Amino acid sequence: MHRPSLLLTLLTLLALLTAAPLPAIGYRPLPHLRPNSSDLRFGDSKKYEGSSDFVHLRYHMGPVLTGSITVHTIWYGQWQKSQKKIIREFIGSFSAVNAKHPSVAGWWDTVRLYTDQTGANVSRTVRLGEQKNDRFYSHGKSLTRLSIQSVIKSAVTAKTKPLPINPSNGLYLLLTSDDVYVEDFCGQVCGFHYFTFPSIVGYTLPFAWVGNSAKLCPGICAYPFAVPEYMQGLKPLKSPNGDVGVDGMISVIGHEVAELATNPLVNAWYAGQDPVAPVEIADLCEGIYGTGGGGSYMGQLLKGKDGATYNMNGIRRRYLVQWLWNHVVSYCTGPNALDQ
Ligand SMILES: *[C@@H]1O[C@H](CO)[C@@H](O)[C@H](O)[C@H]1NC(C)=O
Ligand SMILES: CC(=O)N[C@H]1CO[C@H](CO)[C@@H](O)[C@@H]1O
Repeated sequence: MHRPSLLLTLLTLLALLTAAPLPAIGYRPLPHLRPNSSDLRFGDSKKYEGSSDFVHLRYHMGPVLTGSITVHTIWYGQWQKSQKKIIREFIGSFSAVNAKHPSVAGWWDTVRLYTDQTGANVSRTVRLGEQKNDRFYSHGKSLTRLSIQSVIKSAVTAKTKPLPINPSNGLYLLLTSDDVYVEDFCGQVCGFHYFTFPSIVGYTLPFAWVGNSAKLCPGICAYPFAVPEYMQGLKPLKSPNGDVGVDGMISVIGHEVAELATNPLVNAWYAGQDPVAPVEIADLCEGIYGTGGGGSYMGQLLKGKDGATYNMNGIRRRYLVQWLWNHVVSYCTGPNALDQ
């Protein structure tokens, strides 16, 4: 999670200590949309996207996902078939090496640069797992960080077709529909990842939550396909799959899955001294989607004949996904870099 200032960090810590025992490992698409944030902490003198001598991303000896990864999905609330398709095809594109360049699989190559203690890389294989529908809002339309774990528990312990328990290489992706509020949604985060507590769920399962912001705050969480009201005169860009909320979720899902793969139990790859608020491989590149990106500039993007903005190709669709920190070269990289 991007930390705008020391004061904010302290306040956040205080809030965490006093309120919830759960760290906020969250994300918003553009750091400058955060109240009071200065532009990217790296300043203007960078040569490469996000490059900085101050970033010390380190490996903390915990596991990373080196075996074939399976993403199980929980659809919470009302979801249309067309929306599920956009998201499922995105996840299905992570390993689709034959997709047109620049591809989602090319984007996943940056994640694969991360290794565990034995030198094994993050897996190239990401598969779509089982799906669970929670159409009737089993835990209401307002979820907390803790009740999210109860939603996951319901999904893995359901009487009919429970999601499989797969603690070592399974990821659990909870997606909430546009009428569901989640603690800190829109204010601090558009999504976050963590792992479930055995005391609540019965297992330690790495999971992420990402919400559809279409009704609550598209200008924040579906930027640049929607823009905040205060940015008068700025026009939203056309989204590649015709669904502002879902197209906006795509980059957040990419962000969270990349971090889950490299830091599933929050003790592997992160920067900063503080495991309560680790800075992870996607946090370091928030707001960067192409060459030259940084500050409030997203970088060089692609524009389709239909006017839609994107930066990579999936199996059948186009997507706009933020770049990721490449610890080999110490800057953010993505498949649509112009210097490749
Ligand atoms: C595995 O990680 C190492 C270290 O980052 C990297 O040099 C190598 O290219 C990676 N292998 C693959 C297949 O990505
Ligand atoms: C420097 C700056 O922009 N400070 C603003 C931070 O946010 C508060 C309220 O959200 C404003 O009152 C400050 O002016």
